[in-house]
Amino acid sequence: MSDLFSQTRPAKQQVFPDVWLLNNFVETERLKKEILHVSKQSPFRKMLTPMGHYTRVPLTNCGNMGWVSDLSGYRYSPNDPLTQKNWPQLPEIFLKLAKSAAKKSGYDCFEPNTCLINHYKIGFSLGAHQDKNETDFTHPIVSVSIGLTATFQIFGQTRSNKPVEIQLQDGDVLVWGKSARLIYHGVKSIKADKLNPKLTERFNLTFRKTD
Ligand code: MD3
Ligand code: FE
Repeated sequence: MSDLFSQTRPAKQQVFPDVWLLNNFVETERLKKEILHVSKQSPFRKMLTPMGHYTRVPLTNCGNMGWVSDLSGYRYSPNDPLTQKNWPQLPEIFLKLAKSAAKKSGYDCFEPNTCLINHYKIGFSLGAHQDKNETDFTHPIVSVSIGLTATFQIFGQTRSNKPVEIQLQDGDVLVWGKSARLIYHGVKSIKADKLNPKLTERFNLTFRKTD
């Protein structure tokens, strides 16, 4: 059958220059157990931003470093400001997943040391932004979608471009690097799943390497 009419997406697809979508790459049940384990040590919380607002989306981290924000700015910190302890360890299955997704997308030596976990509910969104708090932009970013489907927007090099929109479903993995590393991106308001009304949340993991 012609691909135009087929329902299935290819296992691996370049959705924008240097942005790879790995469709249904991972079984997410075990990932959710690990998220619960991490969040018992470092709970999800909204972070105060330099503008004096709180992030809409609660987040936590695991790994040697974690992304943090307060009135003085955005940065990576080895300690959780809430518990004043180190962030929980990166679970082994997280590390294996991120490395294998990176390898499939042409990055043979990706060694992430931090994972940011965002927790979305219906109606939550993330405005267009760049990820530029890391130290070395030659490393890719690997992101894993869990739960409710999200419409992800890729604006490109400026936020005024008309975005390319892609659907990210449970188990999908995106790998970004090179010319795509500093592009503007965002997440549209999360919608309920009519066929699965008990599903009310989405988690997103982003794996990075930073100092
Ligand atoms: C494209 N999170 O935490 S992950 C973020 O679904 C973030 O929670 C979104 O954007 C989410 O910063 C999307 C995918 C992602 C992450 C980093 C990128 C896409 C990126 C950096 C450059 C370009
Ligand atoms: Fe981002």
